[in-house]
Amino acid sequence: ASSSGPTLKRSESMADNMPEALKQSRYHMKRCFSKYVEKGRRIMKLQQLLDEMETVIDDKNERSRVLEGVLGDIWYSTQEAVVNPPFVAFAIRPSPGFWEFVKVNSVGLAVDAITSTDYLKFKEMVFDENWAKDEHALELDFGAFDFSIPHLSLSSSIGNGVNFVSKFFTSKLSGRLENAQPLVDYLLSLNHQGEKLMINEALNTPAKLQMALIVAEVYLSGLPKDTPYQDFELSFKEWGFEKGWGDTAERVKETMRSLSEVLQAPDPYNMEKLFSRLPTIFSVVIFSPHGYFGQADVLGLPDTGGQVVYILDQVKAVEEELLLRIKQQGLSFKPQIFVVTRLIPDACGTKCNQELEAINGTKHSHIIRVPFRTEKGILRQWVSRFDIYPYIERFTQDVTVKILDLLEGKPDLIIGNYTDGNLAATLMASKLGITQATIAHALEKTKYEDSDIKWKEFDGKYHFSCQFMADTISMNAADFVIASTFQEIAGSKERPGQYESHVAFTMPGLCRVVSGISVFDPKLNIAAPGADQSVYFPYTDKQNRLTKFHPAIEELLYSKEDNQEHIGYLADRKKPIIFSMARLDVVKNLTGLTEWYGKNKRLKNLVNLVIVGGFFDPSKSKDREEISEIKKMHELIEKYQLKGQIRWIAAQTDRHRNGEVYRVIADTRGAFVQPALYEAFGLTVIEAMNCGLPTFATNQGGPAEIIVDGVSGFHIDPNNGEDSSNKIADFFENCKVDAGYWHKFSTEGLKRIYECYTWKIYANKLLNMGKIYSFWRHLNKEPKRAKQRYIQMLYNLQFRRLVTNIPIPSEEAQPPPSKP
Ligand code: UDP
Ligand code: LCN
Repeated sequence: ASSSGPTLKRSESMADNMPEALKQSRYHMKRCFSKYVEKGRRIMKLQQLLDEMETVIDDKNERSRVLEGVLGDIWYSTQEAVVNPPFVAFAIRPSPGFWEFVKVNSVGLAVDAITSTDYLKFKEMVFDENWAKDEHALELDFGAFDFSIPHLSLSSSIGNGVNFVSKFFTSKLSGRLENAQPLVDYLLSLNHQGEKLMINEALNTPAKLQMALIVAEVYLSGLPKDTPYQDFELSFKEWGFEKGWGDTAERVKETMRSLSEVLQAPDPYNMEKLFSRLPTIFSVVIFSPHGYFGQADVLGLPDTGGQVVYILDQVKAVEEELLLRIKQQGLSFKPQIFVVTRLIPDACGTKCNQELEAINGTKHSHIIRVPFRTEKGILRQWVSRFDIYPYIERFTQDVTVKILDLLEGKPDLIIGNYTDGNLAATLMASKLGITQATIAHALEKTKYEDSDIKWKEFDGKYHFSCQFMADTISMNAADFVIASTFQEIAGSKERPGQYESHVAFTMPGLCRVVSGISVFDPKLNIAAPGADQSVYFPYTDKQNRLTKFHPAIEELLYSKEDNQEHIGYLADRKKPIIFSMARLDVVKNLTGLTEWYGKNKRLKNLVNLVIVGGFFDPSKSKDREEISEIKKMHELIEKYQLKGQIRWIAAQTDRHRNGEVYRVIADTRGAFVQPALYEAFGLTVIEAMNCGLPTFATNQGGPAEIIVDGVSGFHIDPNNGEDSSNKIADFFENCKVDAGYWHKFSTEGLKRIYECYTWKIYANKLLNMGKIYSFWRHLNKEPKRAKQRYIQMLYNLQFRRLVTNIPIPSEEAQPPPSKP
């Protein structure tokens, strides 16, 4: 292949183009590669590759010339290189989801394309040569079970699995009427606690069903549209129809029409419509074992943040949607949603020791708490999410018994959250044979660099061996996966996605995952959450403003004295406020923001800084990261002499009041800043935007997708504090000159939210997925069963053994964490 243009053609692989490109800069490249191999075996990231190239080609122009063409394309899309003299292997990622691996001999610059498995082995050589060379090292290959399952092929379709699956149904059912038999069988199986729905045995073939539908439609055309189903229920039953088609003649007719269309000549539109109407989901179990899961006084406690907010809002939205759909189906069942979490006897003043709690704002949904049991009895205290794996199996067994009892039957859908919840969901769904969804509010693997290959270094503290194994198990067991953003699945141009990082990875000494999950798997879907709009509404919505909180918020922001709830003060009240709120974790980078502010005189002159997070006495925390962040905050305030310009407020647990805080900040014509080193989604970003507060948020992770930079808010680079703080300062300078500037970003932020980030949109998508993937499961029974067997073996032989490495705390050793 020749390299005439500066960019690679899609049809040509890197390995095809690389030899010629290396030849053209042979002199420089030979020196460059000698430099790379000089230090022996190691892993290099892109920046290192570029830095070391710089020491070899010190002339800047010459360097740009070398990196202008194909070589630049290769280098800049390299995620990582592994040096194993005389070879250097490159992991190249030309675009999201697409990877290529090549091995270059530093002596003669010969290039070979290698497989991902060979690349993983090459990487293992750096850490554990014996393992890398062991022919019988454990390899996991989930892809081997997927040969019969169709996959997407376009990057642009990633995260839209539902759409692909309904097209696939369409083609599967097309051609001859008999091809619709699986659909008929599926309809025949529908029931609610034994009560038949949709059709009965009288209509057990596509031909009989088709005829009956024609007769029914003619009959319905003669009725007034709003005739209730009960009025014609008896004749319908004689023809073979059961309840569930609709509440009125009109709705029944529409549903029947969709099915008739599908039987005549299926198309994805009618297919999706039909499934969205099927009465298949009435009860849902949602797992979220770790942390403090409660409705009051829990936010900001260690491991307790957005996941809790997400689930409570999700339940409200899903229940509302279920109520609506059940009514429209002409049924009178009550939907039941159970959020299952652990019961913590030492609940530190929260309600986390209460077994059953009704969920506010819902009619039929509850939190159920089940304690963690061990041979030593019930675990009384909070445990970190990193140490939670020893309890999950028994917990799930206890939960299953309880749920079957409460529901007097099986639930219709099980949803897991985060690694522990997803594992519990997997165990329960596999036992009961129920459709399962997983949600990963964050997959921990991408947060810690090289945490897979260096797992042994991390394991004592974080137990990633358990976590990554559990994640791999549950993403494979799940019928569908709910992601919040595209980047969560397949990342961005620069950074691989969270799921993408599980495509192929290795943990030397433990297992080599040659195929963990594919980002092109049609089970992956995006459904972004929203923010509760009764809590987070625009600052302009005067009638609804919670003025009763104003005196307290005034005190919180502006009083002069330090106390338990706040330290620091704002000397100049006239300045707008930049505001941030998060758990005081390292990744949240609140200390980073404080430092940028401290260093940027211009910004300090323009605005005050208000931070909500953690609390002030490090000796009261038992969370490793939180302790170091608390100390760092104190040091920064001292170092940059920030008293008078900063207000640091302890974690706030009242979301109604927090909503009003965002709005009061908007009243000062301030902004919200979310500076995280990495953010999976970022609920605070959409909360702020819902309140009409212009928002600056990290370009690493979900917020990069929520905000369109320079349109509905701004992206900031957490790794470049100077640029970021200047970008914020520029904004406030512009606002000084033109007051309309602030309003423009406030309005555009809101517009973005209403178009893409509401719970209504979410609930609709979620239920449609639940319905479509239940049929998908039904169609793919055999491969599903094979995979399940493989997963069970892995769980039994590998996961259970790993879990025994995590110590179970004794009660005395673990004082309960303090409350902020
Ligand atoms: N939050 C809060 N008080 C605090 C810190 C956070 O109420 O002191 C809330 C915040 O409003 C948001 C959630 O906790 O609803 C944090 O979610 P996010 O997605 O931003 O981060 P996470 O904590 O889940 O990583
Ligand atoms: C956990 C996180 O870390 C956040 O990024 C998300 O917004 C939150 O959960 C809700 O999904």
